[in-house]
Amino acid sequence: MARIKQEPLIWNKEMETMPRGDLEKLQLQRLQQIVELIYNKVPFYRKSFDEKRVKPSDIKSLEDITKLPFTSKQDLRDNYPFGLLSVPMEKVVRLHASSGTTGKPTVGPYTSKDLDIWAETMARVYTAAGVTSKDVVHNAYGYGLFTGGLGFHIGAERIGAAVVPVSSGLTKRQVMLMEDFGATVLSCTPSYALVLAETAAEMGIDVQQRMRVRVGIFGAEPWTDEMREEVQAKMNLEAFDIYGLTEMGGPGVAVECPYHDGLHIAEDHFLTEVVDPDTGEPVGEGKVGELLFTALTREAQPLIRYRTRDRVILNREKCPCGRTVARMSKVKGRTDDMLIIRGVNVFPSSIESVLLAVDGLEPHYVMIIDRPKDRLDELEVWVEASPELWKRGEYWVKQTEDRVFSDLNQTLGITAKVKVTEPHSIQRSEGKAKRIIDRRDLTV
Ligand code: DLL
Repeated sequence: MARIKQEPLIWNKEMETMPRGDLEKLQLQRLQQIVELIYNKVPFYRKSFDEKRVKPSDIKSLEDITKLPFTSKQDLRDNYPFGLLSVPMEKVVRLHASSGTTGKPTVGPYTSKDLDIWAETMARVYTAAGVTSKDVVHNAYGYGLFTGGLGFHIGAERIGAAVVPVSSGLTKRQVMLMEDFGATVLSCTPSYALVLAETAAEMGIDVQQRMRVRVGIFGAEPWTDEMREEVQAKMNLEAFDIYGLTEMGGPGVAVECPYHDGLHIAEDHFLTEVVDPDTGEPVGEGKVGELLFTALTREAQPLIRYRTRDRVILNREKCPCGRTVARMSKVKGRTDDMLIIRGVNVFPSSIESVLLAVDGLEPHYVMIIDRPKDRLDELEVWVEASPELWKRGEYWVKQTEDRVFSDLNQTLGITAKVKVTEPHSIQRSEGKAKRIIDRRDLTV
């Protein structure tokens, strides 16, 4: 539920509340410029345009974008590290990269103009969450190659808030600093917010009494509305979802406003499409599909029709907050993280929703997927008991396991082995949580 106490704040009224017709005109103009630029400067794009027999001059309307080729993660890998740069290296002033689970990272290069736009989009993020120059931002996103730390940093500086560049780790010290410095805003992954809450409790600190934090800006990993409830209750704050990716310059692509009804996309910078992941054809408004972005203003590495693999629903209706830019739903999973358990398709986020609705469980869980020889995939879900449940003993723990088993079965139609584990038995994360352990050997 939105808790709107005052008129929602907007950083850049001109851009964020522009009539859609004007916004689309601006987008088309920027699209035409960027397409011309990459065709002339990036050999990879020239080749892929030529293969599709499309020229920059063919882009006469926004719909014409569907004539252009996609850009995929594989294209970034093939051109690693700097093959997609559209400026000489002397114009690049910063290089970020995403860690990636396997192989080479994804590179995010910036010119000084790119950094300026990043500060602008992050200023919009903070403002949408009601953060102003009066706030103290405890920034616990990792600083370094990851875009989280420095992205939140640059935006806090732009709005004139006091930023505490604490980065991740040393959690007890973080709790102390949050209290001592009177942090009013917490930025970190939702899973790390839970760790901070848990650590504060272990240190005997009553967050409500001793901390001033009122806003959380959480993202960089999937999290459900059930997880939002948990974090809000434990940290005594209002949680805002923020989305971004290294390929589009990091956090700041989209953020919630106080209505919490979708994430507002900075559409003057990121042209957005939602397509069927199998056919690549646009899906209608209100339908789930894969999110694609075209970077309309990035200088160093403007990617077009970049396939994020994130699944969302798009909504172009005006929001009661006044913004006219499109909203994306919370990320509903990735096209590549769908589990097929005995023939039933399921996304990890649906499992999270089921787990967090059961009393006596903590929001710490992992899913283990296995494929025993010549058999169908099996899913095991481990989830932590609350200290109260654990104290009540084995019988109640078993009852809870049975309850989760039947809820998973009835709500999602899957059969999973469920293990309710001792408090603190599941590894905590300081950044993006790793919740899926895949033991399948997919090569056999
Ligand atoms: O995670 C950028 C970021 C930093 C976003 C801080 C928000 C806050 P990457 O490491 O490149 O960049 O990972 C991008 O993370 O494609 C999504 O799958 C996932 N992701 C990011 N934000 C959200 C979110 C940063 N709010 C990938 N909800 C994206 C769900 C998210 N998934």
